[in-house]
Amino acid sequence: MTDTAQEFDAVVIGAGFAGIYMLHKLRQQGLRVRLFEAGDGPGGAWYWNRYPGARCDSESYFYCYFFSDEILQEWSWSERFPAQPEIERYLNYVSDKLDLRKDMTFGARVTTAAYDEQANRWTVETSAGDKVTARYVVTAIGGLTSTAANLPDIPGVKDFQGEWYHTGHWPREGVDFRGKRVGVLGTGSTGIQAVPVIAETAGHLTVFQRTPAYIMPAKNHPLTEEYNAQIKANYPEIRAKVKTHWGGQPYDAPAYSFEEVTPEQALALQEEYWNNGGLRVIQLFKEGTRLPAAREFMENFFREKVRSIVKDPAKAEILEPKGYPMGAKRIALDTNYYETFNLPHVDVVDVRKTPITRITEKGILVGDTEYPLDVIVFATGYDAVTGPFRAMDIRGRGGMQLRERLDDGPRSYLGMSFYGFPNLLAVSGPANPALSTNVPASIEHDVEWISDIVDYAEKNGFKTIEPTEQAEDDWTEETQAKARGSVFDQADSWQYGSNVPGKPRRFLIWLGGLHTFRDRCAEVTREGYKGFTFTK
Ligand code: NA7
Repeated sequence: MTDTAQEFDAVVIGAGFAGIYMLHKLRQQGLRVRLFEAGDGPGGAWYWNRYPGARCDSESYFYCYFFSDEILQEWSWSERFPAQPEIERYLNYVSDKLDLRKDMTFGARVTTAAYDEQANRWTVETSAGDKVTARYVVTAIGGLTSTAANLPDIPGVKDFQGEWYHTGHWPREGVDFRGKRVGVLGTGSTGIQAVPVIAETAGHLTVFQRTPAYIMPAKNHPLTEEYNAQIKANYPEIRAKVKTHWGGQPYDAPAYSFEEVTPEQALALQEEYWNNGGLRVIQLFKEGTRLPAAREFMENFFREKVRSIVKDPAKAEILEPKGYPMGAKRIALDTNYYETFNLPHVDVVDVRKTPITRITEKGILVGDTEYPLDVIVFATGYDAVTGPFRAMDIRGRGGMQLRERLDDGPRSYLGMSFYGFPNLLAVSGPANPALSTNVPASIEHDVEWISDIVDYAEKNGFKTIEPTEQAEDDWTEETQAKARGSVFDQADSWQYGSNVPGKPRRFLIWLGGLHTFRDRCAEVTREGYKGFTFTK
């Protein structure tokens, strides 16, 4: 427990990619900082998501920090797409390398942060009994966070007599599936990663699918020393690309327009992308998923792949992506997902066609067919982006509740600050581009920008940093305007908040791209932090 009387310059909440770097930056600026983290170690999302098959969908050589050449050169990734344990090890390594642990308190979930206008200080309290004050509070809580795991509101969940788990709260000791009848509910990125691994030991596996995803093969593989040496030698160039790319990825712009190529060339290109694996499919053609003809071409290609891999036509029919356009929900990466359905002990049930009636003591009832189960795995996602904020009691000026401000959807200025909440800053908060990009790249940008504005306030003797209500309103509206008319409009998704019953359908992410966001934030800075007020 942290001493009740302790006063800090800043409190950072969360020890994932964002909190680790934020703590480092603020400390480098000479501030006294305390970081609180609910988990028992660094990792954030990569601490909690220990479910079988948990793996990153971005390639390891750019899913990392770029701020330190030493770290880039010292750390070597072992696989193209790193698995959870390796990312957790990486974040532990960085925490040790930068000697951050002494300023981190683990096992302490922040419950309350309240602003005292008279004293201009925040009082922060945790589930472990810590109570400290600070001038600044920086949230680094992520958008797809265990505190906001979405356990579906299906009648009878509490009646189930077997074991059940949500993938975002996976037990450290793991789960033994050997010989058991397992049900996986949810076929987003998470379910798609977990299913093939669970199938390896389960006695029987039933996958309950509501919406079939568009899925690319990961084509994951170990990395050789030669490859890593080449990557390390190229890091200046890779970094430069990450900084100028829409999604913070070191990829070149697509070379072809769909309309310029023949159908045979388009097919050959698509096949090449499929064989290379990874998520670049949206960047196959210059038009992305915007041109309906290009999108339909790609969608048909995906359906054809499913039919060619899954031997049972009835299963293939259920698994084929359909009912919404590609790109309207996040495309998933798999390793042997479709192949798993060729195993005799693995079934898929279409719960869109026949919805789940309830969960019973013994299993899941679909229509009037009961599927008896020993274990249910909920891979049902998150109350994304605003959920983690709403899980805390954050009170600003005059007792204004951040929770209530976010009732109608995401509100912020730049996804990093909130009107009515002086000196509360958010790394990759609501209405920020991070979750449409290579997340660590966005995080790095936000951390550096927050560090700069804090430095500006400190050097100028300002006591508070706060966006104007107008700036927040404009940014909030712009976020919705950017999503309107996009492909996301054509499906329910966590990005739209429409995966959680009762949550308003408002887009949670600023869709302008990381490169444009960098320019916008730089312009705000250049113009004397346009949209912010500072008080002496
Ligand atoms: P997602 O992508 O939100 O997927 C959740 C899945 O759970 C999805 O297939 C949902 O079907 C399904 N779901 C949710 N509630 C229900 C109910 N009530 N009944 C049946 N099926 C349900 O979460 P993930 O954890 O896979 O991935 C989240 C992000 O983490 C991912 O995009 C990456 O960025 C990392 P639906 O599609 O809503 O019909």
